Amino acid sequence: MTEFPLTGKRIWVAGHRGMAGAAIARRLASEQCEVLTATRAELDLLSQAQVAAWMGDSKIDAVFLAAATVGGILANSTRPVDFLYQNLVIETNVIHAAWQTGVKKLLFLGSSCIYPRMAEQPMREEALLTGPLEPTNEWYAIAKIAGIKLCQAYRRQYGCDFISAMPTNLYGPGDRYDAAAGHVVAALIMKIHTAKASDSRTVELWGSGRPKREFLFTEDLADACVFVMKNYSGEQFLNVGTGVDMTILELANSIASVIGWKGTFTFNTSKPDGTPRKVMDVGRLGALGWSATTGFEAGLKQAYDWYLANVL
Ligand code: GFB
Repeated sequence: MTEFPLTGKRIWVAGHRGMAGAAIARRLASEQCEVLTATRAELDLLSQAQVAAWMGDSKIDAVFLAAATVGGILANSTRPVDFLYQNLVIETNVIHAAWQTGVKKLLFLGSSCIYPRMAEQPMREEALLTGPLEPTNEWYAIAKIAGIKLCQAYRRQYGCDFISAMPTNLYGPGDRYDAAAGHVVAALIMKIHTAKASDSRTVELWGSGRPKREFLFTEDLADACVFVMKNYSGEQFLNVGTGVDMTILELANSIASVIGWKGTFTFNTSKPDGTPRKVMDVGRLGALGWSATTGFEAGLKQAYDWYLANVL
């Protein structure tokens, strides 16, 4: 039984221009609900007054809070203020105004980087705050942990139905194709496509190529978000992933095969590896009845097609 049907509801996707938010907005098109969005020019999420006024006027039933300052390992480690301050302010403004304006349900999106650097693998939700964080993204992680705690606090003190989901590393349409600031999948699609186009035989990978990561396709993430919005209510946040990981070198080889480039990878060990391994335990969400369905190669192909059609 659906706990929180979306039919007829007014639903705000905060961050609808980002990769995750855009996928959620696409997924909501197949629900009988009204999707609300606001561009940055219409609503500055860093302004508490603007957020309170806009939410006060909009009669919102539910919020997907996908707005965030995001980026890859280098952006995270070189722009600590942006990742800590902006994310804290956005989530505080939206969550507080959601309480003030009587929003019935809110889903906050975090990140798998909330877990300790050396968390036992696969990472269970219980690993939160059991050890030191990975230094390359601790600013982002602290902000996302604060977001989880805000949802739990408003639930405890005011009875708000605010929940949180922690996605693993994402990839897909709408990713930020920026070789310096992007996440690894987008950065490698760009680098390998460029190598193919220029007949280059080598591509540089940052770090050792040995860290292991888990990758979730955006459309699967969006489907999971709609599923938990409808079917889950609780203080405990939920991991969202595939439960399967691979090394960065294996990832690079898969992308090379989808793009059709043959060559060799070099390793720039002056760039950070980050956490040695990050794979989610997705048992909690699985027990509720959701699992990812997009095969990795099929997802990569869609991400590459989107890059060819929209970025080049
Ligand atoms: O996706 P990514 O930037 O961040 O990098 P994290 C993943 C791994 O890929 C690291 C390696 O070990 C990188 O060293 N890598 C190899 C590259 N070549 C490249 C490249 O050209 N670009 C990039 N970006 N990486 C992120 C956090 O950590 O995890 C985010 O920074 C977020 O905030 C996300 O939380 C889930 O996976 O290390």
